Amino acid sequence: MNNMNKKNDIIAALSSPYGKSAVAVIRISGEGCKELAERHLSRELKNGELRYNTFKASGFTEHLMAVYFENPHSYTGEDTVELYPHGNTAICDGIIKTLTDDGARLAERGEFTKRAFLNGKLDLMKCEALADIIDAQTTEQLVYGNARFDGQFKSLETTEKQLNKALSTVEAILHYGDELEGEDIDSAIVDDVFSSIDVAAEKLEAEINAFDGGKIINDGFKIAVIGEPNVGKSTLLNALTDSDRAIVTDIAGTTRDIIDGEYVYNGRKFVIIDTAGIKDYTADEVEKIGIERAKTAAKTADAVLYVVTDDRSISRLPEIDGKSAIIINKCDDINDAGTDFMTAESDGMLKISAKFGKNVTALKQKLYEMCPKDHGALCNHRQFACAVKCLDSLKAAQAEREKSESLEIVAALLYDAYSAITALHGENADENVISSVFERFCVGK
Ligand SMILES: Nc1nc2c(ncn2[C@@H]2O[C@H](COP(=O)(O)OP(=O)(O)OP(=O)(O)O)[C@@H](O)[C@H]2O)c(=O)[nH]1
Ligand SMILES: [Mg+2]
Repeated sequence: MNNMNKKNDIIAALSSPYGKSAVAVIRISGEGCKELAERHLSRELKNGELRYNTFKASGFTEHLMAVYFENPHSYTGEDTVELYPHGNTAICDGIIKTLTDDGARLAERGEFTKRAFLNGKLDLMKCEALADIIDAQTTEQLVYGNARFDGQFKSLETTEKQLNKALSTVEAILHYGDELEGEDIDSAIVDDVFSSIDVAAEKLEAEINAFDGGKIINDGFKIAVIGEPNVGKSTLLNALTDSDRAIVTDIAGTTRDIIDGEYVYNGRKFVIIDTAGIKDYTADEVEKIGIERAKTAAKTADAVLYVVTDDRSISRLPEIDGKSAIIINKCDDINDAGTDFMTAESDGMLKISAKFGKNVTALKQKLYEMCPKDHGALCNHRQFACAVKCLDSLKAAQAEREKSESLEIVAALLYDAYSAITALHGENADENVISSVFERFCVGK
């Protein structure tokens, strides 16, 4: 486990939201934190016992509950004290000031969790799962975050063990090859190593292919709304998100910037990206920029939703690779089909009325059907990069076999692959990577 910057000076922070509440939580961690807290408490702290106490801050005394966790049986793995005063900014500020005046320092964002990581209590993937749990807006995100935190996805773990074994075997052959009995044994062992590499590469490829599914659970399914001016794209954004997010007028070319809004459907997060109306020519500089932005948004989104008002105008819109759907808007005289988008569709185009909210639910259902449902353990770009690096090394090792080149090169490539997969947990991770993970947390976590 990475040990750089390991400090255990005493840190303190408010772990609950700043403001008024029945109870707040102040967390203190680091060697000597028990003695520090006890200098201001009326009663001694007992390991693992939540007990009534009073805290003497400068200018006031607070009645509170307090608990001490002796290392390593605490969240951070260090000695930790938690105080539960009333949730009041003057009280919490006063207690924290007393603690910092007496030797503690204010914790940075995510520093308690960072210490848990540095002390080997949590690996980096678990920390990321925890950050996702805290950020979760939907039940699906919560379930997914918990599944990763609980280590329910076994494929990467199995692959890591397999690579570890293959690497040890290759190293053994390289070091003690002369002592092994004959070429037959050698080649059988080498075959075994390569079949492990094949299995690992296959599993990793499946994980990499499922990456979009995991990322979309957390970030939302991003849909760019594309169409000619005035077809009702902004009206649709407002209807889907049940808001007044975008300006709607009957002037063609109202929207220039990218405007996004979110909604949750069937427990899944969706991000709707409204864009400038696309047309072949405009002399207006601002509109030109808007159209370029619209095209870029369409290329980078998970799916494109083409909005037309008659089925012929679709041919005038740019074709974008990937998932897409077409809707005909301003069909005000239709009946609402509820969630039944099949009934609401004709010739593969869904008829809606964004202005009158007709078939908006059917559209939500259709977009839900378009979402990738498969997912594995990988859900962010850091993890994805580690997996791709590992797979690249494995593929290079497979290519070595084809060339029947030296086992030394295979060993080096296997080592690279193994390092990449262990980097998922934060093994040998550099400080920038670690910091970017913990910066996502709030102060006090
Ligand atoms: N009758 C009817 N009018 C609609 C519907 N949807 C939008 N409109 C009207 O069409 C006009 C343009 O709507 P917007 O939502 O601003 O269109 P847009 O595609 O965002 O337009 P730009 O931003 O200019 O590209 C407004 O007057 C809306 O009220 C609909 O379903 N039925
Ligand atoms: Mg608009």
